[in-house]
Amino acid sequence: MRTRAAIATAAGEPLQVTEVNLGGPRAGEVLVEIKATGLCHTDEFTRSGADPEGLFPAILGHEGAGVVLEVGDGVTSVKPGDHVIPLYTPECRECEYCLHPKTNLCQAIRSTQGQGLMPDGTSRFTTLDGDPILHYMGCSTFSNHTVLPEIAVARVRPDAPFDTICYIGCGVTTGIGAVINTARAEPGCRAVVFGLGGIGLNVIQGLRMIGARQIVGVDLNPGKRVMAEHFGMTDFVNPAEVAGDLVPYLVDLTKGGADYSFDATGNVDVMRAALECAHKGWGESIIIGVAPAGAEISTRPFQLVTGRTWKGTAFGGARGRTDVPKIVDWYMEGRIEIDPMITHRLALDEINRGFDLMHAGESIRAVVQY
Ligand code: NAD
Ligand code: 022
Ligand code: ZN
Ligand code: ZN
Repeated sequence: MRTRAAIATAAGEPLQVTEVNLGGPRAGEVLVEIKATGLCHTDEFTRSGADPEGLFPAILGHEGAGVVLEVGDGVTSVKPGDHVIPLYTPECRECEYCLHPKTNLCQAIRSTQGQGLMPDGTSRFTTLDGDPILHYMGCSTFSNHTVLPEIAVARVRPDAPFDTICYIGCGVTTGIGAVINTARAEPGCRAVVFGLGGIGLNVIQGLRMIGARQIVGVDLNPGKRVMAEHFGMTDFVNPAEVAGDLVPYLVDLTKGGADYSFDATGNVDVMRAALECAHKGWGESIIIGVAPAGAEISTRPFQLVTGRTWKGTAFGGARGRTDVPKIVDWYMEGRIEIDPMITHRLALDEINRGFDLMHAGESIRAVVQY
């Protein structure tokens, strides 16, 4: 079939919105009509050429929601008409990783997904001239239609609006999951969240949901304060306005250190501050931010010897097919909020403006509606 997509043709170039060919779903695959997609950081990381593993040409986008149109042979978990959210972290429920209770990093299709290919080693997308176009993070949601492995779609309730639940495909689940699955934070805890963007705000609402006593937000941009307060931040700290060192200031503010701290910036110096503001003896620091290629973290080992723990999380430790439908339910029941974080709505033709907004720090989430 033909569909419209935004193609990343080369590093640093704007996306090209054009018609492409899409092959039908093969065994174990599903064809999905994408209704909405969110613009997330790593799409820009790849578009700009900063991602050393970035492949071109490719159809980017990993945050979306849509409707199943057709299923390939052997598909049993979804049927045409089902509403789904694509998963860049699949859940096969059979591999060594899925069967291990401590991880969500399903490896069933890891190598082909990383090469921009479907599990059979081929691409479903071609240009109108017949040249192959690669998939991206197994999703390629910057296309009005896409083909996904069955294990990489979560079936969700049909009454949920596409233009907000698409954000559950990455940002919402990552932030809330980091609190619930990775930190397993308890009611009454004190927490510090570094970076009040599309991820940090969801960490904050996750902390509010579990009943944290104190939620300190740290951001260099004072414009992020109002939204963070809306989602449950109790104290705001702008590092540029702290006289002296930030870490002792935060330790003092949290009466000895944070039970849990979160990096949602991707900056390795911030990651160090996040670890070091965690409470001596028991504080845990969770790295969510993706750092530039080749970057390294450092601290004195004494920080760990004295009982702090450094952890990291991918997709908030969520198992997509199991956990994503639950988060959609929480949204529909009003237990979590998404709408105020969707700051911009665009048509596919305007997608490059969405990246400009992200660069300028003006958007939390820009969503493209097809
Ligand atoms: P964002 O740009 O919306 O937010 C980042 C925020 O950090 C901004 O508000 C910015 O002002 C603030 N910031 C930057 N430098 C700072 C500093 N030195 N001190 C304090 N604040 C600072 O980005 P986002 O969408 O929220 O994503 C955050 C990070 O999370 C990115 O690195 C992204 O790649 C990563 N991420 C990881 C996963 C995962 O599964 N691990 C999933 C999604 C996103
Ligand atoms: C999502 N991310 C950043 C912004 N939005 C993001 C980027 C990378 C990961 C998670 C979220 C990530 C963490 C660990 C891994 N990835 C490796 C997982 C593994 O090896 O099993 C990651 C993922 C997908 C891809 C690359 C890296 C990909 O499909 N290309 C989950
Ligand atoms: Zn993302
Ligand atoms: Zn698996």
